[in-house]
Amino acid sequence: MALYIGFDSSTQSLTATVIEGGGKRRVVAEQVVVFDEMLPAFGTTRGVHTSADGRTVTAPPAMWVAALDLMLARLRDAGVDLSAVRAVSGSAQQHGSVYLNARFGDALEHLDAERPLAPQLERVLARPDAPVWLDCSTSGECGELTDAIGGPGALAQLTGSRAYERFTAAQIRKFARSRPADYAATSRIHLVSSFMASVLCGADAPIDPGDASGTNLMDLPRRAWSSRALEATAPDLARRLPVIRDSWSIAGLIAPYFRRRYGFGDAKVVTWSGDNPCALIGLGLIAEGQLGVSLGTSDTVFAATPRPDPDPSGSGHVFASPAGGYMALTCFANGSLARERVRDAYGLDWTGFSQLLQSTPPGNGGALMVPWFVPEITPTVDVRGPIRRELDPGDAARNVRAVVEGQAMAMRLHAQWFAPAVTTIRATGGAAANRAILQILADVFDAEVVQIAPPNAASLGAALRALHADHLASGTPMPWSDVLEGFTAPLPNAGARPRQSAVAAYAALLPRYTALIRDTMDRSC
Ligand code: XUL
Repeated sequence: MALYIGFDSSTQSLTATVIEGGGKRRVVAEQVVVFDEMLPAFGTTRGVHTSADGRTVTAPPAMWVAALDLMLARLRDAGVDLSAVRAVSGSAQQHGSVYLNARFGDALEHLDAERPLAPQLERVLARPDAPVWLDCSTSGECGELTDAIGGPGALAQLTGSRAYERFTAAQIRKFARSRPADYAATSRIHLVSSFMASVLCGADAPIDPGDASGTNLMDLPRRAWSSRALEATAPDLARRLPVIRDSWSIAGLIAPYFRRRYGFGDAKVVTWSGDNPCALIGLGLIAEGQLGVSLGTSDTVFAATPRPDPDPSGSGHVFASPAGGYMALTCFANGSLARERVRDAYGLDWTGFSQLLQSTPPGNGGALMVPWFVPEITPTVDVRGPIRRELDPGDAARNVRAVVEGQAMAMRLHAQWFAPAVTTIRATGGAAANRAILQILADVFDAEVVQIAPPNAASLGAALRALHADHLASGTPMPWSDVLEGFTAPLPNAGARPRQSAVAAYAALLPRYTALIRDTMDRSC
C-alpha cells in the first residue's frame, strides 16, 4: 500500500488528508486539529492574536508545530500505517513569515524524539510571533515599495500583484525597520509553507513558486527572487531567504524525529505550497475554463490561466500554479469571519443560519449588506461595517441572507477580470458544505456549482502533489490527469444549479451593490 499525506496548515486549524495512491485511489483518513480548542495554551482567537486596533495580526509558529505533533499522534492512534507513507507535502496559509535565528539549522538536526517539537523549536524563533495574512498594518511600507519599483503597475507586472499589506515584502520591511536588532539576529525568513516543510525534513526547505508569488519579492515570469524587489524591501535580504524550487521538488527525506516518534519509513518531503495554489490542484483545476471558490476563513476565487497578466484594476493577484502555468486569484478577508459574526450576533448555530437563509427570497426584497466586519482586502478599505441598505439590523433572517448575497456578489464582481463568463464553479471550504450558500453562488454567477468529495481541497491538493512528485522522482512520471483521477470528480446530487428567476433578481441587484460599494469608498477617502 502506498500512502501519501497532505497537510493544510491554515489560519484556524491543521488538517491532514491521507490518500492511497495505488490501484485503490481513495481517501484513507482525514483529521483536523483546531488551534483554539485543542491548543488553548497559545491563547489564540480563531488561530490568531489581534492588536486592539485590529491591524496587527500574528500567530505563534510554535503552535503550528505543536499541532503537527498532535496530528501525527492522532493519525498513528487512528491506525494509519505511517511506515507505508511514500511522500508527504503540505499547503499553508499564504504570506505569513517566520523569523529564525542562527540556531535553527542545528536545532532541526538534533531534535530529540522523546520530547515534543514546540519547546525544542521555540528558542530558534527570532520573533515568537509571525505576521499572518490578516495583518493590515503596513500601508506605509507598501507605498515605499511601490515607489521604489516604479508604481503599482510595474510592481504587478514584475511580481503578479501590486503591493499588499499582508504580502511578505511589506511585513519584512516593517520588521527590519522597527526592530533592527531582532532583524540582525534573523538568519532565515521562511514562509509558513517552507517553515513547516523544513521541520518535517529536518533541514532548510525551499519555497515553491506558488507561495513565493504571495511575497511581492519574486520575479513571476522568471520564478526567481527579484533583486530589485529584495533591495527595495530590507538590507541583506537575499541571504535570509530560502531558494525557490519547483513545486514538485523533493525537499528531503522525513527527519529521524518523525521516524522514531511516529514510525515513518523513508518518506519523501515534497516542497509545500500555499493553500490557494494547493486548492487549485485539489479541485482539479489544472486547465483553464472553470472557477474555484474556497469558502474558508478568507473567501477566495481563482482559476488556472496560461499567462502572468496582472489584474488591470489592481485588485487581484497572479500566482504561479504548482502544476506549472499560472493562477489568477482574488481574496476577501471577510469570509467565514463575516458569516460567523452574523451567526453569533443572532445567537444561531449553522443549522439555524441555513434555515433562516432558506426562509428569505433571492434578492432579499432589495435589502443589501456590504459585509466588511474586518478591514477588507478586496477592495482594500479600512471601513468597519457592515454597511446596510434597506436592511433592519434587528431582522435576523434578512441579515443572514444579506451577508451571503453580499459575499457572492463581491466574488462575481472581482472575478470578472479573469473569468468574465463562468459555466461551472468548483467549491471547497467549510461553508461549501452548506447547500443554501452554494445555491446563492449558482444564482449570482448563473453557473452550476459542483462539490468534490474530500471536504478540504487544499490538503487533498497537497496529498496529490506528494503523489505526483513521488512518481516523478521515482522515474515513473504521471500526467496530472492521472494524478487527479478518482479524487476530484464532482459528487453526484450535490452542489446547485442556477434558477432563472433568481438569476434575474441578482442581475438587477448587482448594479445597486456596485454603486453602494463605490459610494462607501468615495466617502472613506
Ligand atoms: C490569499 C490569502 C488567504 C490566505 C488564507 O492571498 O491571503 O487566502 O492564504 O490562508
